[in-house]
Amino acid sequence: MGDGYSFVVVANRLPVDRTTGEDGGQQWTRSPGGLVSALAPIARTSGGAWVGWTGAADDDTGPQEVDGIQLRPVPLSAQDVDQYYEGQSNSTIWPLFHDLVEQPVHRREWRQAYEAVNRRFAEATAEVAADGATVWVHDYQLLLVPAMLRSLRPDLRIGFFLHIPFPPVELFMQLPRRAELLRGLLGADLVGFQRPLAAQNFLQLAGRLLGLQPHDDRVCYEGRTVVARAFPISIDVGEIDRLAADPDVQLESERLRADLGDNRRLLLGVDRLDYTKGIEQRVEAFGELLAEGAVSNDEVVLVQVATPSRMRVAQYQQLRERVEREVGRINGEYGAVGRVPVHYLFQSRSPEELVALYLATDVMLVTPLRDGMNLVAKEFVAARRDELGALVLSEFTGAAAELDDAFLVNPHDVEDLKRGMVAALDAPPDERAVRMRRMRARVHGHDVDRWARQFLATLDDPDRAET
Ligand code: ADQ
Repeated sequence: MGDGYSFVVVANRLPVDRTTGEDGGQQWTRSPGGLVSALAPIARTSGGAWVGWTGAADDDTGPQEVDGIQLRPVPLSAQDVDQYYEGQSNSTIWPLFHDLVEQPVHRREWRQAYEAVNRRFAEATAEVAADGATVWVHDYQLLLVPAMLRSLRPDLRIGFFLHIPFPPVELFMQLPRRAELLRGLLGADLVGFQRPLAAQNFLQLAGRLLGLQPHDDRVCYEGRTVVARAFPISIDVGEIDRLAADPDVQLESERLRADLGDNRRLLLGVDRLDYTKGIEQRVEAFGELLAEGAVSNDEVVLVQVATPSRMRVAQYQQLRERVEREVGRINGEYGAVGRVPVHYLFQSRSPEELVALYLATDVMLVTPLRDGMNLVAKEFVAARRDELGALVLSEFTGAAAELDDAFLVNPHDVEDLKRGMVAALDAPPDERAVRMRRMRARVHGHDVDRWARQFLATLDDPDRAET
């Protein structure tokens, strides 16, 4: 215990992907993404380790170092993946925490697997953390870890950050074993959320379910103080800016515009294929605009890039079928030979390709039914060094609180979605530039590095680090 790591990140996934090297052998490379780029330098300079799953079932990869980060894999069997990950995490907690956009499924064996896997994460962390170390646990797959870890290692300073929304009390109350989940989180010293409302929901729940008495942003539990506060996550602004300035990326952006038809205006959606992202509603709204003649196939084109996600979960397969059917219908009805209104890519794209798309776009559509934050909105804004391009943004994203100069819409209301799309297309260039400039100022002042430092400073001393 004594000679372990003084800073430990605990997350469902390790920050690495398995790739095939030039010699054909398997190797690990660092995953792209803001969270990893924010935490990797901190982990490196503070003697840090990262506890998580490799992403492959029945993988017995041992501890190793990748790009200066010490990795401690937690193995999951195929049954763990099925029950803990696809079951309790993604078919129970995910839909319930996103306002029941889909119906959550409750299964006893999933809850048991979730508890067992959370315990393994807590045990692995207890083994690698040095005396008095700082531990940062992430997200809804690991809600029980803070309390489990505290009982194994009361000497640790434990922070938890929830990347998705925290539901209102009435919704949380529907969960079987709800008090145990809440106690899991209360094992932390600091519980961080994307929005102040989520922190309030959490504190209210502690009052209702356990009879605790929250004061301001904290609550006393088992003789300790637990602080609950909002830390809106962000992106690696410098990295997106660098890509947007790259001549190859700009060339690719021009090529995309030419391929789609230079005289057509481009609307873009970029999401994981997830029912929370409102892809279906967005495509439907676009179809109605074509049907009504508000826009035509000669004037506009929609590109929807949807990364395959959780494809073994039935609700995700069904969503894919519905979206593909609707895209096919719209293209069949309104397309011409060599020119279709919707380009649908069920693919993951490199950061370079995404930024090239962002740069080619006239109107970015970020319209989730519910989203903790939504990084795509911030990436789009950070990419637009030219201060052009409009953002249509759902009110039900965490990002809407910061990017209120976007064209805000209620994606549950197809008429309002259509109104937002048309308003963004019709807005005069100078109005769009003013909106974009304000949004860029916000994103530039709050990047992911600042987010991580603020969380860790608050974990260190909540009274000194007022946010
Ligand atoms: P996600 O639900 O995954 O994250 P989001 O915040 O939009 O959603 O992040 C998605 C990331 O994946 C972005 O960086 C985006 O560029 C990338 N991506 C999306 N589509 C892609 C594609 N086709 N190809 C390649 N990359 C793609 C969860 C919560 C969010 C919260 C984040 C971070 O649901 O609300 O913002 O965590 O806390």
